[in-house]
Amino acid sequence: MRLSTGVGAILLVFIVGFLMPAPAVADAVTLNPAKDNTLYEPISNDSFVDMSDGAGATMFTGKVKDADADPGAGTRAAVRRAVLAFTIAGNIPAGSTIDNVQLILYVDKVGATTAYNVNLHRLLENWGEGTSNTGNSQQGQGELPTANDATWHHTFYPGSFWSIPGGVYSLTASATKSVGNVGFYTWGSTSGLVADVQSWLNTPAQNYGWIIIGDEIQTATLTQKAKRFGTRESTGSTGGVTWKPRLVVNYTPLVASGACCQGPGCTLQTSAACLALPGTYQGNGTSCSPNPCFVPTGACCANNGTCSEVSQAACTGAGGTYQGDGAVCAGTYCPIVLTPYLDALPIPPVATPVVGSPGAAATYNITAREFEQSFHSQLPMSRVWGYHDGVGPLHTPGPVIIARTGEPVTVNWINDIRDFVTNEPRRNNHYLDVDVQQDGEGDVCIHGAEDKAKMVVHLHGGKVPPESDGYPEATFLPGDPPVPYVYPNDQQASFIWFHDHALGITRLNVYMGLAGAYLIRDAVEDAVNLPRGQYEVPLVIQDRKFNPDGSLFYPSQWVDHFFGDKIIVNGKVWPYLDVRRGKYLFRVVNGATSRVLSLSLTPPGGALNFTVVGTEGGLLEAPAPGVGVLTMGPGERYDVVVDFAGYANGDEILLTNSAGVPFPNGPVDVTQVMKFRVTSVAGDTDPLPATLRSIERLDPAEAVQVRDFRLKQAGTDGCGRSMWTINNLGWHDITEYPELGTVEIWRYINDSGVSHPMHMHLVMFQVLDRDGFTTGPGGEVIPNGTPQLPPAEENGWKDTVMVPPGQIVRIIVRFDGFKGRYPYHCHILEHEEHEMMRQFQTISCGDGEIDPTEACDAGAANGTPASCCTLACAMVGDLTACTDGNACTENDLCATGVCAGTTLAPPGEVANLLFAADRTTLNWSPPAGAPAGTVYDVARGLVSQLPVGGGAAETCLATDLAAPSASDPLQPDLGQAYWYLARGRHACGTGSYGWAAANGVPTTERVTLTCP
Ligand SMILES: [Cu+2]
Repeated sequence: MRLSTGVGAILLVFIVGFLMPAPAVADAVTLNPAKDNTLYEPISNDSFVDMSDGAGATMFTGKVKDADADPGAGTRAAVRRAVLAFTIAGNIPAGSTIDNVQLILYVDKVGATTAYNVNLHRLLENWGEGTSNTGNSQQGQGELPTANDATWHHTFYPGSFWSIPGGVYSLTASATKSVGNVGFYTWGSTSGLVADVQSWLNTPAQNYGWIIIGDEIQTATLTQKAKRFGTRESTGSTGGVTWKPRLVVNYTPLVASGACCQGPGCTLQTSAACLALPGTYQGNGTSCSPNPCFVPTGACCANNGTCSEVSQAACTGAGGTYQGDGAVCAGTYCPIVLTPYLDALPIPPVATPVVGSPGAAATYNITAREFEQSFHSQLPMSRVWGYHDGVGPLHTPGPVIIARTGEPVTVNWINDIRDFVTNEPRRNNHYLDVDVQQDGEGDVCIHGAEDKAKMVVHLHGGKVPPESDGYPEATFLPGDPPVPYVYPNDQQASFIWFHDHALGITRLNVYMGLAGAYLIRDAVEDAVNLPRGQYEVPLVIQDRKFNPDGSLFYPSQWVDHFFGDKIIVNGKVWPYLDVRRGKYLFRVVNGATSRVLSLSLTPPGGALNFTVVGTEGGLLEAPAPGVGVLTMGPGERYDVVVDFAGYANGDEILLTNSAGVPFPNGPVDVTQVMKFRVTSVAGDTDPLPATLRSIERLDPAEAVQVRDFRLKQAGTDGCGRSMWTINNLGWHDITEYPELGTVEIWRYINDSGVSHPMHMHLVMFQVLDRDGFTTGPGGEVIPNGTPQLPPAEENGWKDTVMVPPGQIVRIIVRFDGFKGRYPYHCHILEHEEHEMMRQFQTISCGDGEIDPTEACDAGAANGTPASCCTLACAMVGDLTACTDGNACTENDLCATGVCAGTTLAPPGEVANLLFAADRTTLNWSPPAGAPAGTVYDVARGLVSQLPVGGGAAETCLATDLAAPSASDPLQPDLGQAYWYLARGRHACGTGSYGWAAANGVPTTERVTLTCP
C-alpha cells in the first residue's frame, strides 16, 4: 500500500546515499476503466440495429425481455454484452509481478432479482468507445453509434468490424460471479484474472480488456435476465463508494517506485530517477492514478470584480467565489459587490434651448459626447456616451426636453463623440466591441453592424415626419454637420423619450447611455391636479454590468439577451430618494436593453400599491389604483402615483423587481431597484382626481385591415445563430402599406418562449385583448376564444405592448400623420438587432404619388372602385374633390360632367432604356401599345441611394415629355454609377417604370418615384 511521506523521505536518503535499488515492496493500485461500452445484439423485430452507449452511465449484460416478443429469434435473441478495459501499463511499473486482481462492479438495475452467472472473458480484438449516450432513457435499447463506437458488429463504427459479431474473446472465462439483486459484486482474484492483467502489463498492445457475458439462454418461463452495471461515466455512489467499475491490482514491483510529480504531470519513477528529472517523489508505491500532482484550479471571483485562477481552497480562503475546476478567467464575468442604496437618485435637469424656452416652441442643440460618470460611489468612474444640451452637467440619461402640444421643437442633433482621454481626433470606432463577424459571403452577420461611433436619434412615442424619426439607416458620424430634426408635438401630453436607433449597434449605443426623457405638456394635463414640481420625478430604469475598473461590460458578440447584474435608476446603481410624506408622480420608463421589470413597493410590515395614471401616450381616463405588481417590458412607460403620507419619518420603502429573465420563465436574478426614505416633512396630500382625460376608443368595426405578425425564432444568420423574426421576414421586406386616416387591427402572435415588447413608430394604439392560441394543421392560428381585456392600468394610448409567449395580442391603431417608412419592432434591443425589426410604409390615396401598392390611386380609394370626378380630369397633384367624396385620382377615366365608371389601364413599361455614348442623353422605346397622349417623366439618382419615393437623392430631369429621349446636363464620368428612371403614363394617370444605370448595368429592380 501507499507509504507515508515520511517513510518516502527516509528511503530517498537511503537511495541517494548508497545508489542502490530499494527492496521491492508489494503495492496496490485501484483503476477505473479507460473505456467501456455495451454491444446490443440486433434482432429481427428491433427497429434499431447496431446500437451503442459509449458515453452512457450504464452498461448491460444478459438477455433482455424484448426477445419474448420474437420467439422466432431463438436463444440468441436480444443479448447485450458489456465491454471494458483498463490502462495497466503506466499505472503499474513495468516488470512488476501481478499478485492479485479483483474487479468490482455495481449493479444498479435488474430485470429480475434471480441470480445468474456473469462471466469475464478476455477480449482478443480491439474496440472503441464513442460519444453515443442513452442518457436517462432507452439504456436497454442503446443509441445510434457515433464514430469509433463498438457495436454488435463493429469494433470501431463505422468502418471496422468484429471477426465474429458479438465480440471475439477467449472462450474460457477468466472469472465468474453469480449476480442477483442491485448491489456491489466482486469478481475475486482468479488465476485467469491475474494472467490477463500480467499479460496486459507485459504486452500493452494486446490489452483489449474483458467482455462481460451474462445469462443469454432463452427459456420458456424466464423473461428478463438482464443486469445493468455502472460505467466509468456513472456519477452514482452508495455509502460514499462510487458505482464506477474498479479494478484493484496488487503487485510486487521489480524495484521500489512511486509517483513522481513534475508540476501537474505524473510519471512512475524510482525515487532516484525522479530526483534526477528533477521531480518530486511521492513515495514508494504511490500511484499516478489518481494523479497526486494535479491540484485543479478554476476562476475565482473576488468581491471587487477581479478574477484569478487558483485552487478552490485558495479561492474560498480568500473570500472569493469559486467558478468550478477548469473555469478560466477569460470570458468569466465577476460581479462587483456594491452596497445598495448608498447614493442619492439623480434628478435629470430640464434641457436648455438655444432659441425659445423650455415648455414652448424652441430650438435645442443636443450633442452626443463621451465622458466619465460615477454610477456608484464604490465604483471607479465609467466611460459613457450621453446627450448634452451644452449647459447642464454631463450625465446619462440626458436632460429632459420639455415641450408643449402644438408648439414645435427643433433639435439639432450633433455627433461629437471623441475619445475622452485624448479628446482628439473624433472617434472613428466604437467604444464597445461591435460584432462585425462576417459570413461566408463577407456580409456582417448583424445587419448594419459597423465598428463606428455612428448614431441616429429616435423620439420614442413621438408623432414625427419620417425624416425626423431617426430612420435606423440615416446614421451620422462624429464631425458630421448637425442633423436638424423637427418635432411638431402634434400629440397630447405624454412622457415619451429619445434614444439611439443606429442599425446594428442600437443596443450598444443605448447601453453606452444615449437616452433621455421628453415630456409633452398640454392644457388638459395642466388642469388635472396631479403631483407636480418636486413631486413629479422621472425614473429611467436600466441595467448594467461593470468591469473592476468601472468600465461597462457588454459581450463582444451578439447575444440573445443581455442582463446587467446592477439596476440603475437615472444613472445610479440602486439609489435612494428622500421623499416627503405625501403623493409623488413617478414617470417610469424601462430603458433596459433586454430586461423586463416587475416592480413592487415593500414598506415596513406590508405592501404598498401603485396608482397608475398614465401610459406611453398620456393620461388614462381615470386612475387605476391598487396595482401591486407593475410589469414593464423594455420601451414601456407608466405614470404612477405613490402615496407616502401614511409613513413615519425614517421609514424605508423598497422598490423591488420580481421579473425572471428572460421573461417570464427565467430565474429572478436581481431584486433590488431603489429605496425611498420617508422624511418628516409633509408633502402633496391633495386627493387624486376621479377622472383624468377622455380617450377616444377606436372601434374594431372601423378597421379596414387585420394583419397578423408571427413572432418567433426562424433561420440562422451567416454565423449560425438563430434569428428573431416577424413573419419570417427581415428589415428590408416591406409588406405593410397602411393608408393614412384608416384604422387597422394588428395581431401580434408570439410563437416563442419569451415575451416580446412590440413597439410601433409614428402611432399610438390601444390594446384590444390577449388570447391563447393553437396552430392548425396548415399552420393557421386558432385563438382559444377566451380573450382577456387589458387590465385597467394598460387601457390607454400605448406605443409598446407586451406579447406573452403563446398568446395573441390584438391592438387597434389609426395610422395618422405622415407618409413614409417607419420601423416596428421588438424593443428587446438584442432581438431588434437580429431581424425582429421591420418597416411599414404609410400611403395616402389620391395624392397622385405612386406608392408601391396604391391601388387606391387607380381608382379604388378605401376599397371603393372607380372613384370618378364630375369635373374635368385634373393633372396629378391638382387634386379636386369628387362628388362621391373621394379625390380625383390617377387613372380615373373622367370627363367634364361625365363619370364613365371605369379606369384606364396604365401603359406598359418603357423598353430599351439606354444611356447614349455621349453620356448626356437617355433614350428609350415607348411602351407597347402606348395610347395617344402618353407622356414621360424622367429622374436620376445615386446608385447608393436607390429611389424610395421622392427622396432627397433624386433629381427630376423632366416631366410630361411628349416623346422618348431626355437629356441630363450632368454628363457623369465613365465608371460613375447613377440610376435613371423613365415612366410613361397617361396625361392623367400612372404608369410603370423601366430604369437603367449610367454604367450600363441593367437591373430588374422596381422602384417608385415622385416627380412633381
Ligand atoms: Cu423580442
